[in-house]
Amino acid sequence: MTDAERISNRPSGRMNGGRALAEMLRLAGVGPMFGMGGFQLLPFYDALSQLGMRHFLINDERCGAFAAEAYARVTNRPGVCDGTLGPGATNLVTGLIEGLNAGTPMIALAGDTNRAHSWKNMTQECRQAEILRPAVKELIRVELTSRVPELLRRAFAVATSGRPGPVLLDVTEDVCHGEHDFAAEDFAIDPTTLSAPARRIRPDRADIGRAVALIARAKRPLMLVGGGIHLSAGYEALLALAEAQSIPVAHTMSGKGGIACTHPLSVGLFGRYSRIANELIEAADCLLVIGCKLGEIATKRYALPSASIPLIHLDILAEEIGRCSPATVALWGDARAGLEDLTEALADDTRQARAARADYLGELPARMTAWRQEAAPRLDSSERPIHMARLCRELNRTLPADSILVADGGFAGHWTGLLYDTKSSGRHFIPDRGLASIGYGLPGGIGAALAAPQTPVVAITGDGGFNMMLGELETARRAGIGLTIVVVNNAASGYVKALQHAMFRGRYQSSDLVEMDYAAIARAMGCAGIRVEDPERLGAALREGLAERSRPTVLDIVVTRDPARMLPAVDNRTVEIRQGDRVA
Ligand SMILES: Cc1ncc(C[n+]2csc(CCOP(=O)(O)OP(=O)(O)O)c2C)c(N)n1
Ligand SMILES: [Mg+2]
Repeated sequence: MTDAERISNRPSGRMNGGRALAEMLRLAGVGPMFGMGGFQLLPFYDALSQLGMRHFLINDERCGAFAAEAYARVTNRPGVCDGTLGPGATNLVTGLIEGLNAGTPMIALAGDTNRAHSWKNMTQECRQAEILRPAVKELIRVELTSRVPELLRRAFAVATSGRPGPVLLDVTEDVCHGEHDFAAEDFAIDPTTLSAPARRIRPDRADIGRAVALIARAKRPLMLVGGGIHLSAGYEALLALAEAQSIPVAHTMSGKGGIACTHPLSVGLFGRYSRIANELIEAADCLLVIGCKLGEIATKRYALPSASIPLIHLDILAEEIGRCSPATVALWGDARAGLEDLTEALADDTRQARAARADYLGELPARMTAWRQEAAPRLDSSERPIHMARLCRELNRTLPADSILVADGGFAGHWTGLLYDTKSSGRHFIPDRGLASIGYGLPGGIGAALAAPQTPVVAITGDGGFNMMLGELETARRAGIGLTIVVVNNAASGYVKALQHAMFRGRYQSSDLVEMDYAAIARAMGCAGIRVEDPERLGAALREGLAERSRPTVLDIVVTRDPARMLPAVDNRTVEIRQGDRVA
């Protein structure tokens, strides 16, 4: 919607709060919404229908929040979800925290009690505002029907500025059902707040100068990129600095796609799992950390990086800088703006820097080749049950450059985080590393597929994560999306089983699942389903899934059941598991 349309389209007159909510969301041009109705928000649902807006009934509000979160990651526009009073609202918590920790712009609506009767044991009543408050960037209780447009405006501003995040509007029944005489002017929204980042702030000039001095004298600088690169859409700026200054780029799982994994300057994942990046961190003489929290996984539980290496930390959230590793130079600002400023300030030095780092860059292909050779038996494995690395290899070969791979919180995310190669920069790999809940894969895939209907979308999930979400296959089918769901079927809560194997000498407790045929389940639910036990069939099955454009396809991949071989740590070579350690 253009600004002109936004202005000419303003409604006015007497309407209820639910209608005002829907009108504002219409003006904001939001995409498909996800939720499950209840009495309190019914006027909102009715208005959506009257206005012809897209809203998908989901089968669990947590999935609505996951779907909205993934939608937002693909579009950088706030994803919208809703839940009814009480259990609907509390079911949103997990998905909202994913968005909070990952910095994803979201707007959630929760119905709440009619204030004429609150605290009189109303059905489904609970202290939902207190429960939800720490799950969101801001919780706004809407106290007057007349204030609906103003507070929705506020929600967009908070969701898309600074480090983006979820905003919850707690809408009481009386506000939603109550009426008010609105003027056309009430319905306005600042178009700059409709997508993240709403505003860009540049780091202080003096700090840029200090960072430049460090980079200029570094012989082995390395960039460590986190999810902030996506929030800032700083892809071109990152590539420009990397190429101009010959600085390799390592990434977290969330930062994958800052530059294409196939780019010669990409050295892959760092942290708990690594190809060659951890070695490069150890040998670096200057680290430039961009939009990355340097949390537990990225630092191998704070073992990386060595405090002796000068560290420049660029982040949109000032207090994030230096939180886990001390920063030599703090760059407070937007990732794209900061990278542009660094490139500009280093522009005179480009030729000299590249010449000085030629040998350093020259090391990379040989190191990567050595890693590939070492990993080849796993990547090329033809064993049955299928090796996870072989599955990753087939994903690399089959998924086109523009595709999106949504990765679930369990092993699926770690294996693909390590071995999957994005072929262009951008949001082509979406792992739920904010809270790392299992179960994100399917609903996240739904959100991504609806956000990018022309794009091939594949969701990879564990069987445990998929079990949690089976009901959403109904949602995906009803939505008519050609989502491919890869179920990594190891008949186990594999991560737990692998740890029990490693740490408790195979004393397994509550980590086995019943052997299921997820392809048959999918077919019974009206979706396509293919069970794959032969690794040679993987490519064809993936292609079949991608070709199906109007209903979901479940690929049930029978992978190793051996708990000794489930952890991707085989690629880490340094992993040593002691009781009390966390390795995956
Ligand atoms: C909601 C939630 N509960 C528990 C965990 C801890 N956890 C991490 S991986 C995992 C195993 C999940 O099993 P599955 O989805 O089959 O994946 P697998 O490890 O077998 O590949 C569990 C329980 C989690 N991440 N999220
Ligand atoms: Mg499993």
